[in-house]
Amino acid sequence: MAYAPKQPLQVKEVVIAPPQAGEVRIKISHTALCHTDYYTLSGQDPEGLFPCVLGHEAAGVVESVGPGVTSVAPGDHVIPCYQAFCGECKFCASGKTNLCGSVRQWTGTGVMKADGKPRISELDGSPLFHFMGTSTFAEYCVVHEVSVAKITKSAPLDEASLLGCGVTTGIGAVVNTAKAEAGCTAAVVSVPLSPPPHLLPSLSPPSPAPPRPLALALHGTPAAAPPQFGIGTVGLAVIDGLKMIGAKRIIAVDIDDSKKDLAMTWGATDFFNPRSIGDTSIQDHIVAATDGGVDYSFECIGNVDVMRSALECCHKGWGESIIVGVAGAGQEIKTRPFQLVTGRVWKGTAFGGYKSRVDVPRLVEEYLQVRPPDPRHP
Ligand code: AHE
Repeated sequence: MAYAPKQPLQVKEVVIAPPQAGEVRIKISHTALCHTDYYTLSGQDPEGLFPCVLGHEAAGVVESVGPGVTSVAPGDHVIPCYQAFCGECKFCASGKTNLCGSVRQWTGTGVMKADGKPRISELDGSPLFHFMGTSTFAEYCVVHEVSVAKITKSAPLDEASLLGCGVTTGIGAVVNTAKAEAGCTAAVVSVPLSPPPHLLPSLSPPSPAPPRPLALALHGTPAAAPPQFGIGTVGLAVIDGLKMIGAKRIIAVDIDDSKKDLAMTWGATDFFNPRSIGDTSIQDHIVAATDGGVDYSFECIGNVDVMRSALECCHKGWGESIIVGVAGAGQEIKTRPFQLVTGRVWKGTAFGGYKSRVDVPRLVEEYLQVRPPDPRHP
């Protein structure tokens, strides 16, 4: 439970009402912590509503469905997706974007489309807002049918949960938004900082995770281990995407040298710390190190100054910079327009450009093809 910005989360009993028409109630088996949960808790989200139940990167099993729901049934394994896909609205019909408009107005206001009210309440009946149309930090959540991706039952739900946001976003930024090609050079900025521990509920303290063998970022921390905060899923997933498409050079950029080993183990070919390059700006440093700049850059932390650096480290004439990170309320990006006049391109990505209900089940299947053996899930 998040009662107010900057206040510690609380663990409480709440009521998750039955699903109404066009709604699905999911028993959440696993949920991850995404930096956006912390971003909203920090008060930086202009759409942040309190009190609410945070959480949006998860997997679970359908418990019940409301009238008219046909695409899923109780017992189905699913990933709730904050980015819906209806296939019919102006956005979906255009084929040009994954930004479905069918329920966005309601997910942004913390209520359900059927009656404009939430399905979450305190034991005394006081209403609580949904978050991003998901609210997966509760044991059950009620979501719109258009926000539910049905996945194969053979997928381990703990691993699949990461396809609800970070991994999908990072890989999609490379393959859908940048459409990066084999042999390209890229800069990935960066691994996010951890939320201050005092804002998190009392859980086991984080402990350093050993670097994992390269596979996909999905193949995550064993369920029995303490939760890991700020491990940097999106940046690592971008590196995974770049490896998948055969990038020649992958430059990880971070002000924290302790992230170097993880980034290199994951597949980066270089690690640059902007604080260890003297008076040179990081963009000039990258331009000098790459014969004129990278083909693609990815900003994964939501810092508008870093977004500028990410654009300006791109190669003149064709370099593209993809904004993946979420910036705080009131923040604005800037650069010299000449950067764009001379061929650099600024783009953004939401959910990696993937059409959730269509693409997430396919991504889960693809993951199962490459997933290494794991004694936890024989
Ligand atoms: N509510 C914020 C914007 C938040 C935002 O940009 N969300 C990302 C997903 S973050 C996942 O961890 C996104 O894809 N947004 C698309 C959408 O439609 O919300 C604000 O600034 O108002």
